[in-house]
Amino acid sequence: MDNSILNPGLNRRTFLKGSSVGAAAIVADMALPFKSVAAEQIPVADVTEDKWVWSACTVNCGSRCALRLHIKNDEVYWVETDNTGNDEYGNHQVRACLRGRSIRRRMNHPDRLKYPMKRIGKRGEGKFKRISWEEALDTIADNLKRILKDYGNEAVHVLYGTGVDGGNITNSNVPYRLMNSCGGFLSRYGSYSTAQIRMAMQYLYGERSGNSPDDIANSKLVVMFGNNPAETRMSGGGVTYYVEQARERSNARMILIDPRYNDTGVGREDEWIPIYLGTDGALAAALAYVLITEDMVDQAFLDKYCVGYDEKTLPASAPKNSHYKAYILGQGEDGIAKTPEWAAKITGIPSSRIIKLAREIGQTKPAFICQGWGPQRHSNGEQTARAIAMLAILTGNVGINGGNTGDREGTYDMAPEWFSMLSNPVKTKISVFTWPDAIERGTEMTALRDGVQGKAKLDVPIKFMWCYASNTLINQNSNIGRTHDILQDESKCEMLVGIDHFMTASMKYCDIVLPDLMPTEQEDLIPHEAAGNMAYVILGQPATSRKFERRPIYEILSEVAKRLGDEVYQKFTEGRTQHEWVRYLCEQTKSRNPDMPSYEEMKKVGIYKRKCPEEHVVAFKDFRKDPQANPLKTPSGKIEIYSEQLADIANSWELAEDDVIHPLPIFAAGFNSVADPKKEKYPFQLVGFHYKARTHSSYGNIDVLQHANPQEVWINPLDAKQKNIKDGELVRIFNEIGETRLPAKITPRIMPGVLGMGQGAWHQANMFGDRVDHGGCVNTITTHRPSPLAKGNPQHSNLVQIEKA
Ligand SMILES: Nc1nc2c(c(=O)[nH]1)N[C@H]1C(S)=C(S)[C@@H](COP(=O)(O)OP(=O)(O)OC[C@H]3O[C@@H](n4cnc5c(=O)[nH]c(N)nc54)[C@H](O)[C@@H]3O)O[C@H]1N2
Ligand SMILES: Nc1nc2c(c(=O)[nH]1)N[C@H]1C(S)=C(S)[C@@H](COP(=O)(O)OP(=O)(O)OC[C@H]3O[C@@H](n4cnc5c(=O)[nH]c(N)nc54)[C@H](O)[C@@H]3O)O[C@H]1N2
Ligand code: SF4
Ligand SMILES: [Mo]
Repeated sequence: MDNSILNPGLNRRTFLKGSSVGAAAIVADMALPFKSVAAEQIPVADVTEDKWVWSACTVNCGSRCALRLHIKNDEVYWVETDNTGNDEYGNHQVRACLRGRSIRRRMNHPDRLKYPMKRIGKRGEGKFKRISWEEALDTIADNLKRILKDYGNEAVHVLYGTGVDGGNITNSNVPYRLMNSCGGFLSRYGSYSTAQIRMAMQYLYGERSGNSPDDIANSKLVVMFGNNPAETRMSGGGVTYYVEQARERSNARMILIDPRYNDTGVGREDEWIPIYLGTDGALAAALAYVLITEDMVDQAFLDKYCVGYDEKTLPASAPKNSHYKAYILGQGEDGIAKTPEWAAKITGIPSSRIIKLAREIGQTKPAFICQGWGPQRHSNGEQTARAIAMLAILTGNVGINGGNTGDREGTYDMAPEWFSMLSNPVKTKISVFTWPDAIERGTEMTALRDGVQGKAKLDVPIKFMWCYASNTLINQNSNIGRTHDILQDESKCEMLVGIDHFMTASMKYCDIVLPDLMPTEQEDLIPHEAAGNMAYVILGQPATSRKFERRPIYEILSEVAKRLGDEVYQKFTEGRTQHEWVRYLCEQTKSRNPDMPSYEEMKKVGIYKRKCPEEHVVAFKDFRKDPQANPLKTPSGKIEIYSEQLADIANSWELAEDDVIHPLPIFAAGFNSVADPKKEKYPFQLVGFHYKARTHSSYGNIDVLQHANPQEVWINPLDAKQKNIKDGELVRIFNEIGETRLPAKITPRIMPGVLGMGQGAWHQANMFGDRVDHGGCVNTITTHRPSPLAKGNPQHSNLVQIEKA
C-alpha cells in the first residue's frame, strides 16, 4: 500500500524497495539447465532436519508481520509469529493475522506456477505451453529490445502492482530498476490506494502527514471518517493495536462515520454514524456551519496559519467573497447555506445528529480527526479529502499532541535502506489509473485533459508492460470487460510479461508467464514503514529450497539485463548477488540505527524494533511552533484552504460538467453518486471494501480463509425485504458495465440504499461468452472513468441494481 505519510522527510518512493535470494538451494533434478548469475547456490545441508527460520508476510495489507517458519523435509509445516518484545506499544509483538498464519498453504499450494510458460490461446483464454527459461528470457529481451528501438522508452510501462509491497529486493517495483538501467520507462504518479487524497493534501498542506496513532493516548475524542484499521491494518504489525492501546490510556470517545458498521466498531466504538457514500464533504460543510455559527472555530489559528478562511487571508488573485466562510454561510457564489438540514438530505444523517457531532468536535480538545482511504476512492475524492481535513483545521487540532491533520495516521520512520530503483531518465508520467487509455489511445492523451505530466501529450502508446506481483491488469482494475477488449488487439500492447505465483485473472492475459519464488523462499530485509511509533526491520531467510523451476525476481531481471548488454547488467546488479545486496541493505540501515544488530546477529534475532525517540509523531509540529521558520511546502507556506493553484487548474483543464475541481474544499457530488441521474435505473450505491479474507486478491485461493470469511454482498434487511431476497441467496449485482453474482448477507451493519462486498475476490467469468462473473469480483462493475484532478480510481463510486439470481 502506499504510505506516503512518513515522518522525518524521507520519501519512500525515492527509496524504493526490493528482496534477496541468498543461500537458497537448487535441487538439481527439478530444474531445467539454467545458468544463474545473481544467486548463490549453496546446497541445503540436511533437508530432513527439523528447523525454523525468521521470515515475514510481505503482501500489501497495511501491516507487516514477522513469521517463524518451521521446516521439515524441505517444507514449511507450521507457522508461528513474533515472540519478541512485550505487549507495550513501542516494543510490542508484530503478530501475524489469520492470513500470514496460513502462508504455508500458499507456499505449498498445488496450483502454484512451476515453469515458465508462453501463451498459445487468445489473451484471457488461459491456454499456455511450458517453455524453457532460455526461451522465456530470450523472448522477453528480444521483444523489449525491438520495442525500445522502434518506439522508444516511453512505450514501456511497469504496471502498478503491490503483491510484494513489503519486499525490499523483492519489491513489486523492482522492474523499475531494470528499466532505469536501460534508458527509463513511462512511469506513473499516484497509487490505487491514495490517488485522490495525495493530490488533495498536496494542495492543502503541501504534503501528506498525520500524527502517529499512539498519540491518541493524548486525545479526548477520535473521529474516523471511512477508516477501518481493525480490518485494513490488522495484527500486531498494524495500526489497530495502537488505537486500542492508546484509547485504553486516554479513554477517548470514538465515533465512526461509515455506511458500514465496520470491524473497527463492533462494540469498541462509542457511536456509529452511517452516511451515504461520497457525501462526507456535505457532512463536513454542515459541521463547519455549526462550528462557525456557534463560535467554536479557532479563529487565531485560522488567521495565523491558513490562507482563505475568510476575507482577511484570501489571496489577492481570488474574487471577493470566494473564501471558505462565505461558502459555508451561503454568501459565496452558490448562495446556499450549508446548514445541517441541507446536509441531512444529502448524507442521510439526521440534522440533530449533525449538530450534536459538531458540538462534540468543537468542544472536545484535543481531537484526533482522521479519514481512511475509503472516502477518497471516489469520483469526488479530492474534494472530500480536503473537506474532512477542514474539521481538524477549523478546530486548531493541527500540529499538536492528541490532535491530527484530518488525514490518515502517520508513522515513525527509522530510515531503513531500500533497494534503489535508480532514477528514470524519462520524465513523462501518466496517472496510475489511466494505463488502459495509454494502450488504447496513447497519442491522444494530453496534459490538460488526461493529466499527462512532463509533456503536453504522449508521443507513443504503451507497447510493452511488466506485470510483476500485480493483479491490476484485470482483477484489481476497474471495468474488466473494457480492459479485456483493449488487450485483445495484440497490435496495441504487443507484449505483456507476467511474474506471479498463480494463474490469476491477470496472468491469463500475459504473453509470457514466469514462476516467482515467494519472499519466504528468499533472503530479504523487510522494513515496515507504517508502524505507528515503532519502526522495525525483519531479516528473512529462505525457508525451503527452490522447488520446480521457480526463480527469484532479482535473478530473473538480472538475466534479462544481461541479454540487454553488459552495461545494463552492470547497472542493474552493480556486481552484487542478492545475498550481497541484503547484507548491504542491512549495513546501510544499521549505519542510521547504530543499535541495530549486525547482519549475523539479525539472522538469529530476526527483527529489530526501534521506538520513536519523541514517543509520538506529531505532524507539522515545527510549523505550529514557528510558521515563519518552518513553512509548509505549499506556495504560501501556509495551509491553503483556498488554493490559487487549484483555481488555475480549474480554469485551464478540459473537464466534463460533473467533474469539479475547485480552489475551496466545497462539496461536489461527482459521477456515479447520490446525485447521478443514473440512480433511477441503478438505485443502490455499492462499496467494495478491503476485506480481511484476503489482501486484495492475494490469499484469495486459501480454502480455510474462504470458509472463515465468505465472499458475500451486504444488504440491509429493509432493502432485502423490498427486493424479496433471503439470507444466503444467490443474487445478481449489475449495471451498464457488467454483472457479478454472489450470495447475499442480510445485515443491519450496512445502511439502507448501500450495498457492500469485499474487493479482491477472484474474477470467474467466461470473457468469450456471457462475461457474467461468478466470483463476486467487484471490478466487473466499476468504471474506468478517472476522478477529475488526480485522474485516480473512483472504485467506491458505483451505482448498481440487485436482483435474485
Ligand atoms: N485485510 C485487508 N487489509 C488491507 C487491504 C486488503 O485488501 N485486505 N488492502 C490494503 C491497502 S493496499 C489499502 S490501500 C488499504 C485501504 O484502506 P481503506 O481505503 O481505508 O479501506 P476501504 O475498505 O476501502 O475503506 C475504509 C472504510 O471506508 C468506508 N467508506 C468507503 N467509502 C466511504 C465514503 O464515501 N464515506 C465514508 N465515510 N466511508 C466510506 C468503507 O466502508 C470502509 O469501511 O487497506 C490495506 N489493508
Ligand atoms: N474495486 C476495487 N478495486 C481495487 C481496490 C478497491 O478498493 N476497490 N483497491 C485498489 C488498491 S488500494 C490496490 S493497492 C490494488 C491492489 O492490487 P494488486 O497490487 O494487484 O494486489 P493483489 O491483488 O494483492 O495482487 C498482487 C499479485 O501479486 C501476487 N503476488 C503476491 N506475492 C507475490 C510474490 O512474492 N511474487 C510475485 N511475483 N507475485 C506475488 C499475487 O498472487 C497477486 O496476483 O487494488 C486496487 N483495486
Ligand atoms: S496479511 Fe498483513 S496483517 Fe496478516 S500476517 Fe500478513 S502482513 Fe500481517
Ligand atoms: Mo492500496
